[in-house]
Amino acid sequence: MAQPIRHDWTRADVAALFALPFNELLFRAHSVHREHHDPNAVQVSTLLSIKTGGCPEDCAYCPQAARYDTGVQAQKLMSVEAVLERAKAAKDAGASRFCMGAAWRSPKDRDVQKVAEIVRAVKGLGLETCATLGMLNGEQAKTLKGAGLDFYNHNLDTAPEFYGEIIHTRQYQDRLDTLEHVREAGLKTCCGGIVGMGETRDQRAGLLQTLANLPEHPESVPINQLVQVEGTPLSGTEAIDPFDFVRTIAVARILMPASMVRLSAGRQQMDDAVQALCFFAGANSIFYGEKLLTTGNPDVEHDRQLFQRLNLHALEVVETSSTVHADIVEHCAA
Ligand code: SAM
Ligand code: DTB
Ligand code: SF4
Repeated sequence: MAQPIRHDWTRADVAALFALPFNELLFRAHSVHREHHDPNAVQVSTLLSIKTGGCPEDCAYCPQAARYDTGVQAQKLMSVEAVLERAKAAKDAGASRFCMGAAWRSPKDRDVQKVAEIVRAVKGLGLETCATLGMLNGEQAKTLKGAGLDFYNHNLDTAPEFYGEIIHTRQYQDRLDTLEHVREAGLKTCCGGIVGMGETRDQRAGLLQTLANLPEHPESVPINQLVQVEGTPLSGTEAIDPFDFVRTIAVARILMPASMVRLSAGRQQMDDAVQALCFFAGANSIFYGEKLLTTGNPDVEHDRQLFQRLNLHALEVVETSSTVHADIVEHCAA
């Protein structure tokens, strides 16, 4: 029988999962995965940075923070037409969701109006839409929902007790507040974090515990492996053991059984065999396309071959006359 969805995980519960023998953990995670998902289906999203760089925040991992010398050129918000062209190309390549990122601390109301216009246009192509624009108030979240936005991405990034070592320009509570506004507006939540920032295993458990104890599990949980960018304070951090990364995916799958767990940033630096273990452990979503926001992602041909080698297929959004259903069809474009 399927395990109930829980929101009362203790740190000790989560730490005990991380401490399981690797094979035992993977077996449990894969069993949960099969109860809730097709183990051979992977949801495919494409990312586009619609407003790059020049960000006033100090997130220690981020190449887009204006205060770090990373070589990222600040750019203004892209036009609707330019975004639409990229969204069409992503759809043609087999993506079912188009995620738009902006390097803002929080958007101004007029920025939200412009993004709403972009969302309407992208949605019109029959793609699911996701945006990540920084902190939102309740009205802004409602405006985006009204424009047809499906998902809002806003990460907790790490455990509450490690957060202060990574970001000083906004608080953990600010993130929880934005997530509440997003949920209340009826948007689906995409919320996860980054591993490989020098956190302990217990702090990894703290991130996943916080995510799983939110009032609702995020529909999508991106697990990013830190992409180290020269010029950021975290450049040179000791890399995470790949098996600890796989464990993080497995524990996320067990804690949030019905959510899509995204094997997010860091795939370009990851061995194909480690990615295969992540899919077995419960990852069932990826970013597809040669770029994340400012850094690289595996090239499309490499991912097509990886899907073929592992007999994975991409999930596609099926459009009907009036609504867009996330029905699953077998589609081998990716
Ligand atoms: N500015 C908005 C914000 O911070 O909410 C949206 C864009 S921000 C780039 C989105 C997320 O990307 C961050 O919360 C972080 O989890 C992830 N990210 C940024 N730089 C990263 C890196 N170098 N490696 C892995 N993930 C990263
Ligand atoms: C998320 O959790 N990861 C994506 C997306 N949400 C917006 C961003 C990854 C960014 C990696 C660094 C870069 O390319 O700038
Ligand atoms: Fe700005 Fe977002 Fe990067 Fe932080 S993660 S510096 S808020 S773009």
